[in-house]
Amino acid sequence: MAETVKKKVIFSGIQPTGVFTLGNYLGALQNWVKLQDEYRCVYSVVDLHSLTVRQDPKQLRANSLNSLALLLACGIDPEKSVLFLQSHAYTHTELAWVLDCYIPFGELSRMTQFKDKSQRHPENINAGLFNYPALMAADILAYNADLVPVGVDQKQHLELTRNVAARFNGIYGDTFVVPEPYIPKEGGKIMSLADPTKKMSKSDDNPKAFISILDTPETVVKKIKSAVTDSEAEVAYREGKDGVNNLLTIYSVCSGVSIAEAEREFASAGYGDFKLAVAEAVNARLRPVREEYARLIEDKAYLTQCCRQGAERALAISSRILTKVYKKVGLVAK
Ligand code: ATP
Ligand code: LTN
Repeated sequence: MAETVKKKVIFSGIQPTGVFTLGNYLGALQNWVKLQDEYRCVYSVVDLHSLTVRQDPKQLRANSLNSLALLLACGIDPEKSVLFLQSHAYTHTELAWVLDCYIPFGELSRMTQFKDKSQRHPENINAGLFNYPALMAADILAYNADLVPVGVDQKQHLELTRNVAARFNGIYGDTFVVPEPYIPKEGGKIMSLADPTKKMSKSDDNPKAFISILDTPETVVKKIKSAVTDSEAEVAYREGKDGVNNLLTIYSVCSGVSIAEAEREFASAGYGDFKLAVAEAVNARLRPVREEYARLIEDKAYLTQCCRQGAERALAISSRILTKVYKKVGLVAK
């Protein structure tokens, strides 16, 4: 009898907190697209996670649908992958509550994203922000995902997910798959153009700090021209040259050449010419995404139908796992 090889499962999520940045695209989304053929992929617009920071309701609703359209425009195929809004699958919050009861307070306190976001929003350090990693763990474990493609900033949350999965398995016997992070070697962390010691983030208050994937070609040129570099006028990847290192990484990932090749290409170039070449490479990469997005965002009926179909498929998988967990911890079956 021919043995059917079960495809491994991938889960990843992105918050609808604004238009996705070049960092999101190079660090995460382009991998999401590549992985679709080889794996069973489940991708979610994690709208509930966004509530940890105060959102304008109208804006959040618009951003959530726009995010779905952006994912489709980047190349996520809703027939191949499960694509849905997190709040459409009740299983995530229910499983998060159970997991919360198996994560020590001290472990949550060590999360650097919590510390960073608390510093950025000192007026609103809420319990959701603190418990954020439990919901993220639930997202992943509710699908028994084997691999989680994320940028390097999420490594710590993945470690916590692995810990809680192993802890739960230790107590109740094999229940969850302990997932592995899948982090790209290059592009895993694209830095802010305004402060290259900080990661590029779509919710940065300074719009010059990030390139959004829907920025016009002219805006991309302007933003890259104003990117912070240094006074050495040497295009080389070296410690202490954070701004140039970041631009070299962007150039390398967008145009598919290695950093060493890029260094050689620009050995005798000034920063002005180098920056123009980086902007061109970025624009060439983003052009097809922008065009596809412009087409999709007009088709609201299609987007709504994608959401519905995605939620149905997500629930079919995750409700089975939630039922199993409820049973293991001793809740009475309905
Ligand atoms: P926010 O600004 O709202 O915190 P964000 O821009 O950091 O959002 P997320 O929605 O938190 O983006 O992340 C989506 C995915 O993009 C994650 O896998 C994350 O690791 C990746 N990612 C985010 N920023 C970068 C970056 N600067 N470089 C590489 N990958 C990134
Ligand atoms: N925490 C992630 C977004 C996220 C996620 C997930 C990523 C929420 N749930 C599950 C991978 C798997 C972030 O801030 N980038």
